[in-house]
Amino acid sequence: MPYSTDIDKKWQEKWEQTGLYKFNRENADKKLYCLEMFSYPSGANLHVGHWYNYGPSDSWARMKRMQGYEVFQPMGFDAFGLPAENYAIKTGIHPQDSTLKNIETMERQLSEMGATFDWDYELKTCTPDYYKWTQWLFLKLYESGLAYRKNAPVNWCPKCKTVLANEQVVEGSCERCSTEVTKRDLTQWFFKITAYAEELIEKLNGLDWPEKTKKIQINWIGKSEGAEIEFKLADCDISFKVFTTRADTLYGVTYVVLAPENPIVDVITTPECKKAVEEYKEMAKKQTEIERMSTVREKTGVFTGCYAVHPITGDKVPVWVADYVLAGYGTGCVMAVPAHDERDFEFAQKYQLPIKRVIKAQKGADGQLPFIEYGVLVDSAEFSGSLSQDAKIGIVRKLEENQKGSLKINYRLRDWLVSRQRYWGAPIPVIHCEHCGIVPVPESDLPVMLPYNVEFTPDGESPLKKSSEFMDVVCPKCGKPSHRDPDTLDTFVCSSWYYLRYPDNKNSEKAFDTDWINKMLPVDKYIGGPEHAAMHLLYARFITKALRDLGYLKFDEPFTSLVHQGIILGPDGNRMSKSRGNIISPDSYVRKHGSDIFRLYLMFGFAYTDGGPWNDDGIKAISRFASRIERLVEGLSEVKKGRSTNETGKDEKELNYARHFAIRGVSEDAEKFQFNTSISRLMELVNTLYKYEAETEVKNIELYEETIADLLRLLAPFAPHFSEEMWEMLGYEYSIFNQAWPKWDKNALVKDTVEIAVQINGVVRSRLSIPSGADDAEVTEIAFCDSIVKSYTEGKDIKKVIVVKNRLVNIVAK
Ligand code: ANZ
Ligand code: ZN
Repeated sequence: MPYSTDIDKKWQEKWEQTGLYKFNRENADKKLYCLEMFSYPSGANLHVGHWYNYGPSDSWARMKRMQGYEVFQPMGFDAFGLPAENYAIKTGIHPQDSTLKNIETMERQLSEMGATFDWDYELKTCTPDYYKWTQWLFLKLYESGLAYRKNAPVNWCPKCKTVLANEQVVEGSCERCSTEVTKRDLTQWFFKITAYAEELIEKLNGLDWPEKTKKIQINWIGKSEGAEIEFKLADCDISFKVFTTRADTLYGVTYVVLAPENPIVDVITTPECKKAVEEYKEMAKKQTEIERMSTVREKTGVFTGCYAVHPITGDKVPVWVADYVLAGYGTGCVMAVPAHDERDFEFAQKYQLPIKRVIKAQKGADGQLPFIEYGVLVDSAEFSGSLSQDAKIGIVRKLEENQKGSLKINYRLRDWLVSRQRYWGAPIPVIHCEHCGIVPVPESDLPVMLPYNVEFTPDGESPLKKSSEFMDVVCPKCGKPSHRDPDTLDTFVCSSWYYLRYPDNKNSEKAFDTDWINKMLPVDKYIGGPEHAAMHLLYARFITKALRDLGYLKFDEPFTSLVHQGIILGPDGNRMSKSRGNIISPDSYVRKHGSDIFRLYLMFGFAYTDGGPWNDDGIKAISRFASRIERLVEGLSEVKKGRSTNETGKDEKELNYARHFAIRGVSEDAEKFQFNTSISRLMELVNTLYKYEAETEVKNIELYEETIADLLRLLAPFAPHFSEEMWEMLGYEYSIFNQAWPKWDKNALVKDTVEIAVQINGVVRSRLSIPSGADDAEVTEIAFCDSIVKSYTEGKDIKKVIVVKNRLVNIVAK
């Protein structure tokens, strides 16, 4: 029967019945944890993009299974969060109802894809049996000081009416709705990810991750080595520190600048300057951080009326307020060196502040101002003549003697803001008591249930605040009436630890059993989109390290090896989305050709890590490829009736070579997620089988049959249903996935070759390796393909070619 969706069904049922891909806990010592990032239950039907995410990685997992690993491949749903809530606001359907319904649909569709997910280990982050442990995680971090509350200016989206993490602000706008983000002061919960800044950079070294992703994380953490230098005010006892990466320019400081939000601004501003400074602070509030850091925006600022004393020269320098200095970075104060910093230069020109050069180029002309490179110091007392690199250290040493400075490392990374004024998330397990302050909910009272009946349309307040059923509790410490924290946790908290829950998803006593998880983790292969480079992947690494330090885990990193799949774009070149109307549904292709043809095509037509715009030009060719294999399988019994031999002649060598060449090619390429070239190797092997079948009269049947069996074994991960069917047709035992992955034989890959010399007009110009026994025409052809030979003969008349078998080609060209 030709391959069709009936065959898909048949094998999906059989796999299900026989528990083919149930994870066997007894074999945990051979475990391979293969994890695809879980999905948002978005409501849309699975589109080509989902297939592209989950199909090929499933093929990889199937290959590993055949290679002898006990593959653990779970699937679940990242089910809390804004998309579901926004959908609910739009349609009026409660997010719990819509989410659970969407999950059901997706479970079915994912199963129809034929992926080997072990659904026994499924999890949904929005169900109490999961978020109970998300809340537990919060409490553990709180107990250890890694979760804390502070009043902070936060990013606020006026449209979504919620606080956003820095990572959710894209070029000054809300990641979800593109509305311009403003600032608000709120008391918020934070996770102290900054405590791990150094380790988060350091441990990237040992990870098999794309270099680009490591770079993104390194930049996001933003390590900066410099110094803190103290400046005292001229007329009072107040002093403040600046952070600088260029202590070598200290003698060129002509003013200092404070961020408008810096609290000492109010203390030091003189009465005459008060009004202007106040106005300036108001104005600065409206700017986004991105605008303030922009190098092209015109610099603005005001004088405080106050002067500071240079820590070495004792010169008085004016203190200014300007919004190009950010409150949240370093110390929120900068020593300005207009001769050597672009922003300071522009500012000094505008406000006519002095510019003093202290660095010149090491070689040649001095270089124009602002001169921002390293060089040789001038006008810098005893440091004149030193190199910047040396003076950076030397000057800080000198300051250290008077306790006026020290080396300092800064990180751009901010602590992770985790509270959200939204409904659809895990409630923060904390009680606020008038008498006792913040009281964590006792572990035995978890989960803090998210109530169903709540008005969730946002109005700037946390929706849970309106539910007295939720809010009113007695304080677990003093027993007096108190109330719950009305905020919910960022969904990135849910996804920061889910990979730890999968292997122990039914544990009702603990988040996970430490011994078991230490056996099952780290994840060996993690597959997901590159858009998660900065947020999810950094948060997950942080949580793993925090739990390790709390004694719950024995490993440092959650994901040993990471692969990013590319994106399949709509034919219009845009990312597929419902709103663009460019979604390609896999359904019609699957119905017409069967799911394996569709999967094979996705793997053959695109480079997995690149993706690209959708087109279906090649799908027919893939369908023909499968039919050709089917004909080989069907024809085998006929071939077996023919004359046979045990000999290994030239044709057999060629066939065996093609077979082992394919085994090696597929094994090596598929391991690296290069599926398109893997499938090319299979196509070549099919061609060689056809040639042997048609042209070799007396066949080595055993070799022929073995080669077809290997072809099917190699094909099985990429076309699982089809290969099972072919395997069965040949009368072999179920299942092909219990077969061992073929190994290649090095000896079969050595072709008998000889080296010959090529003479051109009597001079040896090149040496070539040719198949031994090649005839004169073959040798001549190979010789003229050689680039050296080409360069001597191109455009010339070939007068004569003489071949001396297995030794020499002589070409006469004029
Ligand atoms: C003096 C100086 C002289 C600087 C010079 C640069 C060049 P990174 O690498 O990003 O850490 N800076 C320090 N704190 C700042 C803040 N809160 N807002 C804006 N700018 C700030 O950059 C550190 C440099 O950025 C510091 O070194 C400081 O300017 C500035 F020729 O100090 B520099
Ligand atoms: Zn109390």
